[in-house]
Amino acid sequence: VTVNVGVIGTGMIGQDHVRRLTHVLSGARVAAVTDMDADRARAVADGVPGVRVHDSGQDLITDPEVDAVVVTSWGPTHEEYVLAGIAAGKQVFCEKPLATTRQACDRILDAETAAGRRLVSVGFMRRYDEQYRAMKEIVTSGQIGPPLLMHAAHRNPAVPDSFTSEMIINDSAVHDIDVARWMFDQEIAAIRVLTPRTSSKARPGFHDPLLVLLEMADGVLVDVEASANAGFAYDIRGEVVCEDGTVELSESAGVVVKRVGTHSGRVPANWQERFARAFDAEFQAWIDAVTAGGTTGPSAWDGYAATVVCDTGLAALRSGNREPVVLRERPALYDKEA
Ligand code: NAD
Ligand code: ISE
Repeated sequence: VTVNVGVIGTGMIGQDHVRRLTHVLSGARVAAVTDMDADRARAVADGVPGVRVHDSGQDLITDPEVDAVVVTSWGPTHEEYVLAGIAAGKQVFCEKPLATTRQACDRILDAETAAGRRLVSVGFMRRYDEQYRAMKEIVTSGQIGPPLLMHAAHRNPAVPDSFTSEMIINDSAVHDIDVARWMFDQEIAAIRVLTPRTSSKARPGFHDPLLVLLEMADGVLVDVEASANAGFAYDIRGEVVCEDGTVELSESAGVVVKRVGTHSGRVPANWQERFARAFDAEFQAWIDAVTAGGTTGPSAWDGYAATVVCDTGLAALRSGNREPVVLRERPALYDKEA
């Protein structure tokens, strides 16, 4: 069986997902694409045999030849396409964020709950990274005791001019927020954002780096150093401190070189390099689940919670205070894994 996937948004990550669906994974093909920039959609389609190019996302979703939908357009457009996918009864994989406001996420939860079955998966690919998975396994096994703290760093080498301080929270740290909820199997109760001295590499008026402090419901604390202009590389760090030991992401997935007086390894250049295998694993799992008639991975509830924590984080950045995170009651549809 081959899942015919339609891709909405053929920008940077959309093209990467088209490549992976076409050349890397099994059980799926890209059957249709669309982009607000029609030339871009056509250029991407040129490299994919038998693909249809649609004028709009809505046309793509209702195309009877499209079994399932991947949403990789700009964040503010996700809500419209996720809702249309649910209305069409098709499985939807939506890149993060699920939607950019709490209200938009609420509407998605309401629609999926009314449909009565899980149709939405959100692209928090770190859950599929081998190192994060090994870390979670150790933490949940209890072998190093109950967790107390997590230290994390999310250092981007550089960002485009359109990037703002707020985006350090809702575009970058949103991944760390999802990791914290997943790692400790609980919600985030409060958030605080501290602003260290700003890097001279940042534009005027930009707070960079930020120190984001997450308070988990049971009191575990997570600190995330998040920066947009770290300059040297894409550096992702994480360490969980438990009562009887610690577990941390290793420095490099590749080889370590030792020579006279030095010990070195590769630091990834960007998120594509650091998380390439996580994206592959995430998509293969989703294709397999769609083939079996369902979905898997982070749910619309996970997307909702991450957006609410980010919104609260923006309020905390403005106020300088600890801001409590207020979530709606979780619908029963999300009580179990999909
Ligand atoms: P991009 O700007 O390179 O591409 C977005 C594309 O969407 C553009 O081609 C644009 O023309 C198109 N588009 C915009 N509005 C549209 C609409 N209404 N209908 C159809 N097409 C539309 O951006 P990107 O970096 O590829 O990011 C896309 C999404 O993927 C964002 O939500 C981003 O947060 C997410 N993303 C996730 C990760 C990750 O690590 N999981 C990494 C990068 C981007
Ligand atoms: C980008 O959109 C991503 O999602 C990457 O994973 C993240 O590291 C980067 O900061 C974002 O801009």
